[in-house]
Amino acid sequence: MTSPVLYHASEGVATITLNRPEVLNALNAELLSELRAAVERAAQDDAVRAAVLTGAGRGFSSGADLAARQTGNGGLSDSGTLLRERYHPIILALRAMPKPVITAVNGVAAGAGMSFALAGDVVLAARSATFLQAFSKIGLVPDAGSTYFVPRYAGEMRARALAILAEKLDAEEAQRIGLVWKVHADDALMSEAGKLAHHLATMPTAAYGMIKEALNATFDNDLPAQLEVEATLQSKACRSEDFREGVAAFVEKRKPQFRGR
Ligand code: T3D
Repeated sequence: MTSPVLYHASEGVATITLNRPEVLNALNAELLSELRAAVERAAQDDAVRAAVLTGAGRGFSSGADLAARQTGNGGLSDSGTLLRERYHPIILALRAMPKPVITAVNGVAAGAGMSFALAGDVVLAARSATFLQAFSKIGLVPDAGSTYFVPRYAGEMRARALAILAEKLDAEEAQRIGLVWKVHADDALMSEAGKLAHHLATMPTAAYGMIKEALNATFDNDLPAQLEVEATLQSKACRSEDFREGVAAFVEKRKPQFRGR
């Protein structure tokens, strides 16, 4: 049987591919379990310094597998339990991963598939990709982080309209409203994502991890608290090997050789 998630690590970059193309990478129990393992593996492997999450075929992910929903869903019928047990650990692990995560949205990202797309640190999209808060079409509410990411990136008005109207957004509109960092031609998306990931894998990984930590905390804090988060992290960063190398390379007018620590 083909694996529903492919994992490939090379030259500091882990590429994780959702691999149920016949259903646009709909999320069933096996895929979610393997995706969680893949994300944890990328997080724990020190040789991996950047990760790319993408989908096989013409979709990124069509969200929860609705056929599985009808056939028992691996023993879980309550959506809340399903989300807590299978989705939340993945979203949280992507956000906490102490290295950059690029989501390369190659096609439709619907429902929780859109939430996974937005959980990336840098969201790239193919020109033909689309984004859909599909939940209300089937009588559900946005989940897996959509009510967290969409209002923060695109603003509350857009989050409300997107969730209630469930209108498909094309990649350029998604970029215009702040849900996507860059749009690439369809046939260039994976090479651009790979190029960026390989570049990031040569950069100060530990600092990237701390940048994520600071930004993960920002909307829970007032200004004094966030200044303190920055100062605490900067104390760590200024003791890193990469900071010493960065300063030395600047003074010596040469390219820094960061080791990620
Ligand atoms: O309880 C819980 O599970 C809680 C968690 C909820 C999280 C959620 O994500 S809820 C939202 C679930 N997702 C959706 O509602 C989206 C359903 N899919 C669609 O609306 C459309 O498929 C798309 C807009 C994503 C794409 O449309 P299109 O026209 O490009 O493709 P298609 O023809 O609809 O789909 C292609 C195939 O994939 C098709 O199978 P077939 O006919 O070729 O055998 C279709 O049935 C299958 N497919 C698409 N989405 C899903 C799916 N199969 C299972 N689950 C899906 N979500």
